[in-house]
Amino acid sequence: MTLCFLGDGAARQGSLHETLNLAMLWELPVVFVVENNGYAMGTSVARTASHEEIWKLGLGYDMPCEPCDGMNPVAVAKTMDKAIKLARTGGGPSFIEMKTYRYRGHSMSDAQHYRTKDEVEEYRKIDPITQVKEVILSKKYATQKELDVVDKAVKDRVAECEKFAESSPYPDLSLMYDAVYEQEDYPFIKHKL
Ligand SMILES: Cc1ncc(C[n+]2csc(CCOP(=O)(O)OP(=O)(O)O)c2C)c(N)n1
Ligand SMILES: [Mg+2]
Repeated sequence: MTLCFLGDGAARQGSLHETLNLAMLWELPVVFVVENNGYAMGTSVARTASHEEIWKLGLGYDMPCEPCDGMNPVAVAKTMDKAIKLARTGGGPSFIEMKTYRYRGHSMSDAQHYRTKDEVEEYRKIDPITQVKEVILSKKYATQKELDVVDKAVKDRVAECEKFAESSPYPDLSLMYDAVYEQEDYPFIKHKL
């Protein structure tokens, strides 16, 4: 099955509607995940849409669709598990709106005049990593000391990968298509492409 991610801004393009229509018609094994972080570059969803419930776009195609608290890892796991199982068992596509937030600007040139610092700080309080940490500590799945060890191991691994990438030669051009797969006879695609 395929996980297809797009932003709230990308969700407002006409091509999405053609895609949803055909995905439903051909019963494709896809989960469309809209990462609604409230802004498309610096333009808020509220300024560009008549309503902010992006998950409802699926209703127009009779596609299973729902919103999900994208800041809550347990809710994300449950929602995605359901949609992925549906796709894998021939149930066709789903459309999920992950309600989340973007702490940083869209790019380095984004001065973020379109929002307040308080708004950003409010979302930091419900950061998914913080939420997971609280569950782990309160349920005594691990101690702070054990988490520090994991934290250091991950940071070291990232630094190691960065060093490897920076010191490696550029890959050969022929590698460009390596991860692009060819059309096969997928068992869950009922319509022959
Ligand atoms: C077809 C197309 N139209 C316009 C743009 C210019 N553009 C780049 S990013 C962006 C906003 C995307 O918003 P969103 O999907 O919410 O992503 P986010 O800003 O949250 O990362 C736009 C309009 C583009 N890259 N491609
Ligand atoms: Mg966005």
